[in-house]
Amino acid sequence: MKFVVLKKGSIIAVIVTFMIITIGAVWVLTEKNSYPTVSMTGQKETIPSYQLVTVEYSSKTDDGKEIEMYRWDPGTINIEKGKEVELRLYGVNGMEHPFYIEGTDVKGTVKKGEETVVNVKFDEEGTYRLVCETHHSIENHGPMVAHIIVD
Ligand SMILES: [Cu+2]
Repeated sequence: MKFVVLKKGSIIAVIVTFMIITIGAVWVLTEKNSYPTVSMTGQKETIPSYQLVTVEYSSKTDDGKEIEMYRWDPGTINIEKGKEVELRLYGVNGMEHPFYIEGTDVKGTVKKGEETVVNVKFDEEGTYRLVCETHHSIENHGPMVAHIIVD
């Protein structure tokens, strides 16, 4: 007949191991309910996002004439120089807004109910105009121009 002889040290080691596993299991289970506010794992930095929408103002003059204009909302955004950001342009009012950003080769079209995303990076400080080609002046139901301030 064989007996398994456990020394006092072995028993303590087994108890400590069991406790570590238990604490670890509790930690893993409760961790799912927590929301980390700071990432320490060096994950890829996400690109800052700026959202603009196309809006319409309309009214009627005293003599019954319908007047309307289109705008970007917000009309001004601030972007850090040399940092890549994405502009998310969502079409709410107006069927289509072909646009460009002055001083860059960025251009595209915003359509109603769709989001147009362009990535931009400005290496020079200054104020850049986001211009809708269709509604660039009062005569064309604008000015649909947003200002991108880079510094
Ligand atoms: Cu427009």
